[in-house]
Amino acid sequence: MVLHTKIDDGVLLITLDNPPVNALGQGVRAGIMKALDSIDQDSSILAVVITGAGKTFCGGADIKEFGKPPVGPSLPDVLLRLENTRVSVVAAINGVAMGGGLELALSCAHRIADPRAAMALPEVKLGIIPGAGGTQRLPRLVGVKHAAEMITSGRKASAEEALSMGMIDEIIENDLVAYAINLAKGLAGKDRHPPLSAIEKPADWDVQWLDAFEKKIISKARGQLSPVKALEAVRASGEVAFAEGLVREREIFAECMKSDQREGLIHAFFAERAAQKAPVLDGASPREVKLIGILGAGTMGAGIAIACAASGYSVKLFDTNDDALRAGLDRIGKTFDANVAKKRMSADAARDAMARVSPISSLDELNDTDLIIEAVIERMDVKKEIFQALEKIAKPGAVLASNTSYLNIDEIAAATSRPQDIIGMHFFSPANIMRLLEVIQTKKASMDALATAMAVGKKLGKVSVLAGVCDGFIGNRIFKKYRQQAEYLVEDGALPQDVDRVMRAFGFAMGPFQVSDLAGLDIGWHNRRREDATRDPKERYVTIGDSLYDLKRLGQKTGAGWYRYEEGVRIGAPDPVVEDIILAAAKENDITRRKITDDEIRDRILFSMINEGANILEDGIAQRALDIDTVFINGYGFPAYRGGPMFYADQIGLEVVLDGVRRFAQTDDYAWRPSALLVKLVEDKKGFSSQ
Ligand code: 3H9
Repeated sequence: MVLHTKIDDGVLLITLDNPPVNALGQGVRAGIMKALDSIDQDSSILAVVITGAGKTFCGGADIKEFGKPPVGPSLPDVLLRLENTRVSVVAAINGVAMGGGLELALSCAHRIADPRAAMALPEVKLGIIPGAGGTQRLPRLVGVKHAAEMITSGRKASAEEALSMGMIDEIIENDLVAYAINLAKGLAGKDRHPPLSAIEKPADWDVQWLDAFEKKIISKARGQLSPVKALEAVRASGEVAFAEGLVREREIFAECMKSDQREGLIHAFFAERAAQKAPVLDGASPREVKLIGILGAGTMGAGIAIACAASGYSVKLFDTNDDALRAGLDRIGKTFDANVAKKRMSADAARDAMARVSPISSLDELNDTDLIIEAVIERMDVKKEIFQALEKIAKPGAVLASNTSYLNIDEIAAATSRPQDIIGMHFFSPANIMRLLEVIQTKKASMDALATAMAVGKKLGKVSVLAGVCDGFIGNRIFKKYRQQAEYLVEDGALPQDVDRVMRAFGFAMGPFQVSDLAGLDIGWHNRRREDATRDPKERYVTIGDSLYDLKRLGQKTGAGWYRYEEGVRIGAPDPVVEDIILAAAKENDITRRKITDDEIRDRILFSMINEGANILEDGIAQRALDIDTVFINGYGFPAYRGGPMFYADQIGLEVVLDGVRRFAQTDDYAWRPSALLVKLVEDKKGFSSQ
């Protein structure tokens, strides 16, 4: 049963009941249609209430149906019928109303909501646009400006915001459905409210505003088509009559549905959810975590503390250095204050979160914590010493996690007597903002310890991905290949601004050299020094980054790096000094610089990532290709509409990637060793989606 109906004193109550999110699959659509038929047939029905079972009102169209042949009734038809039904319909929005779920509510005459409800038309995030009248009804209800902003961003509005916009009529604190039924009873027999389709056009219709807004959207979308297409549909709400607007919306919806971007974004949606359910952890039970100990109050430790405290965990923060501890607490306090100023958090929530952070001056005080996250300097000797101390202090069953980005956690675990409790939790900086968390599976880790870290990640609102132990885990190991190719390309003939431009055009928010300037060139320099002892002499080494470091060009923080920065400006300008360094490096290495096409830049960078992704799959560092995609979309700015590097590879064809790898190998057969898995998949005519 995906929907229930009940008649109570002339009011037909329709309850969507299609777990997990009451999506509007074929059965639900047919069920609503049948209920609407009953209204026509049964004159004792005087009003209708629609609500959702459980904590969700409706998650929208059933995304799993996308790409399959449509089976009627279609949602637009159901909603047209609903909007024109003979009696008043009240939507009792008991939880989130997303996409088609909000469109359903917009087709009702009245909307009331629980205070915890939220509303969005998030279709653009899936590469499509609202396709059941949302682009025509919402602007007529809340005005074109609010609607354009909501629809092109896909963001959620809280019940309170929805009320202030006029999207809902009332917020009901208790017993929403009972209130809705009473409201409906009061409406019974009265003239029904005219539907939104009866409004000629949005009250605040403003073409100049829309033109300016469109420019902003195009630049923000970075190649993603759906926000721009969604605005085109919103424009129809003021340009043509309602019925014609629906036709336009439908055409644009169908066009988006056919696009590669839709496939990429839907893949990203399901990959993100699948990644958090690692099959090896099936049946493992997370241990209870209430109190978290954090070692190290630097940028990383403080960021982790902010994330934990804001999500309701109590935190004990330790640092060997009192000044560092004070500075860390200060940073945490300032971040909460800034969140309040930016209205990301209420003042009460910020005060409560801050109160959950307790500074401690002795490691022994970590003895009652359920999870300890170590975020100190990246040195094996220091970390081993810390974990040897922690194994004695931590209570039995406590999970001990290292936030290392590179170090071999198996080696750390082996130095202790409780390796089953020792795992990695690799946060990305700033840890309170970045969504990605790599949970690192050490050889002897217990499944429960890993499941605990995944559960904590979920509560922190992170996207957690399970990865094995190797230098750089999934993300940094692949990212290293990306960076390497970027530097090889620069030595071979491109300039940093060329490489950055091409990668931005591909959809990255920033190119690799902009990222390096933002993060600081010292990070790369320290990594290279760490690798000096083990670097294979056959590996090509580019010295340009070292030369810039020697000149104290550390990026934005010193006003110069790969680019030069004018005072107060965050966008770098190309610098002739850098070009001179590049030319000198090429000369020194006997490289005759040549013109490098944009296609070569893009392919060398992406194919090197894909080839390494295949190696990572083969080594078992990532369990599935979708885990790699999830890491890159959520941690490295890979455009979600490309679906991640492995999905992109499947889309362009693995034989194209392998041909490229072999072609590039003609000039550097060390960097371009085709992955055995890639070769095998091409031979077997399979894609990474099979992995
Ligand atoms: C649309 O409506 C188009 C219309 O305009 C026009 C049509 C003509 N369908 O996220 P969670 C699954 S487009 C199918 O972990 P939460 C999800 O895969 C749609 N399945 O839960 C997961 O499955 P599993 C516009 C869906 O509580 C499970 O539900 N709507 C759908 O953290 C739990 O998901 C959206 O874009 C769906 N629509 O968050 C809403 N939604 O357990 C997308 C979820 O097997 N959904 N599932 O892994 C969301 O944003 C969140 O899921 C939601 C709940 C906020 C609803």
